[in-house]
Amino acid sequence: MSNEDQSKHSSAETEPRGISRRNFLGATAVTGATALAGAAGLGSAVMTRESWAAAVKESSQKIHVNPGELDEYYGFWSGGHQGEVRVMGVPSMRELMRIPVFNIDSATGWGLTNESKRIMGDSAKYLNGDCHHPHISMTDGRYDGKYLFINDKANSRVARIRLDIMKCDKMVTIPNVQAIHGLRLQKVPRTKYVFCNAEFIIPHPNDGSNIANLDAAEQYTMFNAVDGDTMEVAFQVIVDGNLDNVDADYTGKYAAATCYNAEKATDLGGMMRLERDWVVVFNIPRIEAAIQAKKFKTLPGSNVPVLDGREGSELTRYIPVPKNPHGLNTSSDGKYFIANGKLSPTVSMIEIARLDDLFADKLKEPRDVIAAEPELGLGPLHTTFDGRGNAYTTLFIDSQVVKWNMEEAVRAYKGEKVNYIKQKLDVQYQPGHNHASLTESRDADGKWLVALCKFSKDRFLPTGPLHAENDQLIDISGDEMVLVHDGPTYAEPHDCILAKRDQIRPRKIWDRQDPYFAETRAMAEKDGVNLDTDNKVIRDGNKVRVYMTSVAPTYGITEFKVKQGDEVTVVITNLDLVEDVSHGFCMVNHGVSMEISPQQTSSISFVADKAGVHWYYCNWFCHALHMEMVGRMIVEPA
Ligand code: K7E
Ligand code: CUA
Ligand code: CA
Repeated sequence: MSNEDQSKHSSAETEPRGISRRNFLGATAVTGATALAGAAGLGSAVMTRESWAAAVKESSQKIHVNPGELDEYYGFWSGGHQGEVRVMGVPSMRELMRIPVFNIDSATGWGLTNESKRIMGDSAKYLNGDCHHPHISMTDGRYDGKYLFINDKANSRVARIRLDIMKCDKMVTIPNVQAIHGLRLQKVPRTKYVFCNAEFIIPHPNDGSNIANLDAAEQYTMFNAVDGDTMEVAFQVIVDGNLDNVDADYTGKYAAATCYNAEKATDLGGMMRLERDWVVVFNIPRIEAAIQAKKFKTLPGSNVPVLDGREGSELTRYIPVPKNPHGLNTSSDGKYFIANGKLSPTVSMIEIARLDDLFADKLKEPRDVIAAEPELGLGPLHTTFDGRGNAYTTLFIDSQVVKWNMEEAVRAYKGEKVNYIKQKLDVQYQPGHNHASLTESRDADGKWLVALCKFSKDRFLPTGPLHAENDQLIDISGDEMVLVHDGPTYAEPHDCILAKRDQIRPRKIWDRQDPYFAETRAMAEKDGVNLDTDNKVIRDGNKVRVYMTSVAPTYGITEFKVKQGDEVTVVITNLDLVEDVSHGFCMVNHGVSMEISPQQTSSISFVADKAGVHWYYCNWFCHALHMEMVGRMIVEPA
């Protein structure tokens, strides 16, 4: 079937300049793609041009949020290798806020302030990150709005964001592994564990002692669980092959992860050698029991319990699935783990209810848990759900989102003649993740779907060789998916999550007792300083601590003296009680900048290495006299 046939009704509205732009990655994006089988046919009748135009008009009206009105959904977007999390309003697709996490941020001072450096810990030395998977903490399979967790593939970290203040409050580096990629949360009974996959296979120990003969060295990667409350690593499980994406079930018992490198190869050709890789299923109660029974070891440099989950272990089961699978998604009805084929045009539906039997060795073979393996199209990467029995899968190579019915796919697998494919919608172009509203919870409501397209090509005004990506909003509330919005985004939102706006409960101003700056408060107490009232300079050897308040439009201290070479810490408490009156502090020519929002205390340290007069100013617009909110640091020559 040609692209023209497949796109019939959508091409008229979404591709006014023709569809010749669609094909450029067809054969080259994924090596080996040309060998794949063709896509399954379209199930539903194609709408007439008139009814399609009417549907587009109706859906387009729904995304218009009038000035002064609020969006119905919060969206949290990963910022990819830009390192931050972005907060969006959906369906307007307006960007509401950015939350710096694995990057450095000049506006808020993330990565510069003492509070943020304490949170980043040893990894504060890294100035880059690569986040993929943002997920909201859950209680009983529902978003509880407390935290958002996200991975950093670049420096093997996991971070937690407090959704009441929308700031990162914890960060942990996972030991003994390289590249944390797939990350999903335990859904039931609550998010006790943050499950995260380490992708790359490395030798153990990885200290150079075995590189003369790497073939003889023990090499593996590990599945990890971080305790969502303490953000300490709870356990690690050694696996065969490698690990890509992960998800957890609605019983609290199982997590499953895809592996694309069963070959344990170190190059592209080798990683595609086998016809099948696998999904590995982890039995969480058995892992916990093994830890209780002290059946674990520890690796040098950490005291995290490490368990052996390689083939033959009681803790895991390996289910062969076609070649190089990618996304792993639990259906919102709790029935299936769905592994997305990538190099196979299929997805594999693993029936979660049969996993007990699989672990009790009651099945003839692991693949007896496969409920269906529907053929969907070329390059299936990720699947999302509408809560009405339909699944939506991105087809990277076909540049489409395919809507299909899960139970019909199961019936077709059993031999019944039923076309489970409901619709294929062209998206622009090469989608990675897609994500439907509330899809990772029991509350999946089938309203909106975001397709995160890796390429925008000519959808936007050109910006030089580097193009925006394209996060497209699709109305899935009716029988047909309708594309309603093109959203250009900066590199690279792999994934996003949508929650109802009443599921997120942000504070309006800071609590003076907030743990976020508790250590700074403790330091002030030691110095005999009351942050809420005092403006004081404390000298302690060559360390100088400058404590000041701020009330628009003045700093409590407008001039302080230090000696050249002093290590200066400026601590500012914003006494303003008015919502939205944030102040800033920027010391000119010192690389010093930070945000101080109402009732917040922020602190930043630097060396006063230049003698003379140095102005500081407020860099968050707070008042008609904001320009006049300034002060001077006078540095005596050494
Ligand atoms: Cu880009 Cu979820 Cu990291 Cu797929 S992953 S696309
Ligand atoms: Cu304070 Cu601007
Ligand atoms: Ca493979």
